[in-house]
Amino acid sequence: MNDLDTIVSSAQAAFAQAPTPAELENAKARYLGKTGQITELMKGMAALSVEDKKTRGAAINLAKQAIEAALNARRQALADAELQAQLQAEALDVTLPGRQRGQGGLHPVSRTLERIEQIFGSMGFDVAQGPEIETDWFNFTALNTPQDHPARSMHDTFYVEGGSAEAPNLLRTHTSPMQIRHAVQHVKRYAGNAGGLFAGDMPEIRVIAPGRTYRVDSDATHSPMFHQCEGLWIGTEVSFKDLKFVFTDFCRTFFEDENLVLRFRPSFFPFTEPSAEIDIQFTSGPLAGRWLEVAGSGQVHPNVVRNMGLDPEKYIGFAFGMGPDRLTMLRYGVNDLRLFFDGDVRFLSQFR
Ligand code: 2NL
Repeated sequence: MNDLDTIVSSAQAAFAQAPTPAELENAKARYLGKTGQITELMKGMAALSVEDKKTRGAAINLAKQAIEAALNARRQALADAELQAQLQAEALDVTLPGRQRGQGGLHPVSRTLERIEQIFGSMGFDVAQGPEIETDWFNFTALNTPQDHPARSMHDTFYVEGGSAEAPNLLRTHTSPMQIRHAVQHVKRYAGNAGGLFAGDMPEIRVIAPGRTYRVDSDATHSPMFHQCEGLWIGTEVSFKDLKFVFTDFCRTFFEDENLVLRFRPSFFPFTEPSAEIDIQFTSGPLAGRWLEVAGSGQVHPNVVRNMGLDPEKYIGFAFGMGPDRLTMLRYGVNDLRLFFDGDVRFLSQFR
């Protein structure tokens, strides 16, 4: 092996061992740089004869070309490896399932309220809205509730600031006050400022009042905050048979059971006379054959009709009150009311 062959194989080995492009360029400098081995050999040619310059020059050039070829091959190899590594690092697994955005849904009780509004809406009922903090008048007195009625006690009703000492404000215990407010507005629109009880003509009052209500009560079937939906139909010829028809139609539509049976059981409420508790019986499903209480109802008490500004000799009607939370439990087979208000997404997401 002559000196040139030694330099070429040493360069090839150095290039092959250079792990990075920077180190490869350093190795190149040792052979082809300003003071590189090949460069130094070329400088040494100045002392040679013309004949020797030719043969030595050609040999050095061949060696230089071999080194440059090895350099370029290694450059290419390193660039290829770098590209390969980059492709691998940035690899996309297009078969992975995409990241999904969590899908929301309506609360089961909201779904029930929407259903109730839809069904009564189709029967011509308006939907009333009103405050959750009420006055003693709208929540109790206007509804013919005696001053000493137990519902008025601190044990049953949440009292809040405001109002007077004898009649403090409170969290509404039912949604009836919304119906009184709605009726008073309705009567005002047609009676004007005449004063006294209205006995003229006006369109019927047909309204439901869904919303949150509050009572001091808490166990598996009672929550301090619960929902109620009341209904009111006032006209000149609205009778108990209309109540039976309307509520039967509602229950059969709501529970999707065409043959569902209703039972009106005599009861008592201060705001209705006569009054009835409404029980239903499914004809199929796990609850079939059992009587289930779903609502209270009755003919609106003359004192309550009067408190709406109407003459009870002319205007009569019926009212009912039901618990959408309980209707939701019956419809979906839920056995603990508190599940609705704990906010546990594992429970709630089942109703999407
Ligand atoms: C029940 C009882 C009832 C009413 C609510 C009512 C409303 C007005 C006038 C007269 Cl504005 N009555 N509401 C009547 C009877 C029963 O609810 O147990 N609800 C779950």
